[in-house]
Amino acid sequence: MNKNKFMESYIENLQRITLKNFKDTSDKDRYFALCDTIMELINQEWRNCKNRTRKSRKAYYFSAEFLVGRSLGNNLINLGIYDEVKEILKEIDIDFESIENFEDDAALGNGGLGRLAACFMDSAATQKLDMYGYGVRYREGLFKQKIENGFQVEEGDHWIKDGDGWSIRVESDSKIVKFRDQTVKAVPYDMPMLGFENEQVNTLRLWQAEPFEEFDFSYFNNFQYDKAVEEKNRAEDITRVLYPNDIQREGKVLRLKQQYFFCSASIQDMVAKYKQYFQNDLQFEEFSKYHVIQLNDTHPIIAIPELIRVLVDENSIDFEKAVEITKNTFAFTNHTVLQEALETWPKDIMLEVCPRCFEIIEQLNENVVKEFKKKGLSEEAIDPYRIIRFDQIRMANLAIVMSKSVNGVAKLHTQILKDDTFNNWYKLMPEKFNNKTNGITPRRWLVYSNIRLSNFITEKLGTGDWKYDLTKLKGLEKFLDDEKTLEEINQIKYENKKDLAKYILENEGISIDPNSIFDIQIKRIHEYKRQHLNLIHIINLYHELKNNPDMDFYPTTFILGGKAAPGYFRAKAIIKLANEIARVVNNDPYVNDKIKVVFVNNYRVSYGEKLFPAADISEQISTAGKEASGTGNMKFMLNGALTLGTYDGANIEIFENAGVENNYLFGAKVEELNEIYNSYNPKEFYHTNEDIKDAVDALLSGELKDNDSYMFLDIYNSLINPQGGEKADNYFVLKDFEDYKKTHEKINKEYADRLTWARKSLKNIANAGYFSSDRTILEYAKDIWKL
Ligand code: NBY
Repeated sequence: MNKNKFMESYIENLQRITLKNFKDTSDKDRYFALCDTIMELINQEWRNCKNRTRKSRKAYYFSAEFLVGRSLGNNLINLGIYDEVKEILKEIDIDFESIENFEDDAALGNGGLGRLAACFMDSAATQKLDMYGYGVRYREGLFKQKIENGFQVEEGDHWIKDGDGWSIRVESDSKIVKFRDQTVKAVPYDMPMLGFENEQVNTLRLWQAEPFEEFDFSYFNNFQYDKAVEEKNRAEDITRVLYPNDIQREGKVLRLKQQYFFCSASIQDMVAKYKQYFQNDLQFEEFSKYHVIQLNDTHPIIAIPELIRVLVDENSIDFEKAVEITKNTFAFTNHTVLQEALETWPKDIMLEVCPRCFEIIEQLNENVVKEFKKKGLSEEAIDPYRIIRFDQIRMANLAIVMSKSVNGVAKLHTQILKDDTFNNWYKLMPEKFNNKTNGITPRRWLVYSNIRLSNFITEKLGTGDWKYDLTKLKGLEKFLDDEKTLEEINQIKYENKKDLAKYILENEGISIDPNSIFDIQIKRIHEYKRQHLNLIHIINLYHELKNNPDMDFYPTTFILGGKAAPGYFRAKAIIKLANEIARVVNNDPYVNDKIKVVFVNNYRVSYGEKLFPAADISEQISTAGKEASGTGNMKFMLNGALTLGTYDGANIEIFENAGVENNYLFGAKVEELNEIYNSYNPKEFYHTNEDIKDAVDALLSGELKDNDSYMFLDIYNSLINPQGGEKADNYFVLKDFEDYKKTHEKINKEYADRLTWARKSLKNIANAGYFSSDRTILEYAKDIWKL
């Protein structure tokens, strides 16, 4: 890059888009001008990539969510010009950080599933794989979380209200999507996905819903203005907002409309391009030779009947042939074993949205039944395999029959799919099932967000090659017994903790000590993730410290953060509890120099970038068997935190790679929980363990106030006094409490030996290479996509 040219074109852009003199421009102006300048810089490469390899096999990642976060810093890193641009701006007296903080997160996802899609985009481009992302351009991303009086309050997230610096509207590629009751236009917005220092620019194509005819003049001419506006709104409603549920599915018409909308537009797009490129020698039989579609969970499964529809109805392929083509095109990833998440759609909703797809699904269902009867299965034995049963369409079943591959996202998770969730299917078609352990992109989650550690690693290894091949971190092991290196590790962590402490003081108004242990749990709030286990442990610890002021204890800061689905009362109760504990503890001078509690407001990708680098302890405490993989656990590990975790999801693989002795494993394993499932009685733990009783009783003693919301009673009841047929302590919080507490005590002791701790930290960093999403995406490319 030519520095002078860059500066020139930056200032030119700035003045052109604002019509202001340089000195009068705002941070917002400066941010958008920088986006423009970078978009110009990559334009050529992007065009090259889009036009280069038309007749070749490509992968298409279909996902209702892409949780991209901010793009500015990451794009500069991937272009290899981060430092230079910072310098250029400094020369003209612009502070990069203030510009950077102007960017709103693109929060087009809920949590792990959406963020995984974004990491995959980064890794695919970095590995020079031709992978397209297809999704939805929600006008409102995941709600912004405010905390009022300790309660979560949701606010809209109109992330593009000031503009969108990273997309290009490709009007000419618009598609028409037909629902039973309306027809809309799908307009693609393309975001460049940059590979790391390699000139590859892939495309994330997000569809926006707009009225088919901008303004219906017949209504207008008849003075029916309202009606004209209404139609416009009804079209735009489809992509107005991301559903904020991370586990519980939403069985609403509009949700299925969103799914069908982006899947239909994407399938039409693929078919149209295929026809355009292969004009003369077009053979639809070969469609699956050039396309593989990876379905990110059940949300895009409606793409399956849609492809059949487009082939049969619009291209005169016969049905059975279309089914064959489709079966060879799709692959399906599952992200959860929680029953409440597996999507089913009632027949009447599907008829209301996409009747022709329903017909096709009925046909596919008949085929399944026929085929299995031929195999000798009885009507009853066929039941688990039916795609439609009791007028419900079971999307996972549809995906499994119609895909060539079904994968889970961590070893244990895939095993549970085979043994349990999809066991019926596994028995009949074991060859379809495979594991792809998740990963994270080291560019965003280390190179960009933890510059200190990143520079240190490059210095120690003598090269930056590890950024392309993260397994090279293994080379750090030669410093395991080098005291100077270990001290440097501690120093870097300390500096990062200071940065976070400053940020938390500014944003949460709570002062925390960077010399204390930073113990962090950040993720969506859910009972299975057991933030309440963390919280009742803090309550108990607080009481202990009050009763025992001379107790030997290493000061600890407990940091929690995450959003609750707006309709999930108990998750909201957990947030209120965290804030209430923080209020009581932080205002109690007797314990104030020992523990602090912070609930960070509005946890999101850009907040994560500040939290992961500053953690000493990574809390990964889900009930064994429930967290499919987890990816936050990997971000912590890569940044040198030690995992306090159950034997669950990818934690298991973290323990395997870094050594369980360098982390803190606790809690019951899946097998044990399965065994005691029916006989489990949490009251026994409550009555026989004083610490448990102490903490659980505090929920009702009046010491903690929920402002008459009955929220703490609800948590109490869920643990030992279940209501309305619910199972007591469904997630085994009380069962695991004692072990959790003991493990915390161990941590608290061992942290004092700062060098031994640093050694463990280094062990984790050095063995985080396996968790690069580069590794994951290459496995998809090799095993499933055959790219
Ligand atoms: O996917 C998460 C898993 O819980 C986590 O263990 C895993 O690491 C991650 C990536 O594989 N699942 C997840 O984030 N799911 C959702 O966000 C989600 C979103 C929407 C809906 C269901 C789940 N929905 O039904 O609308």
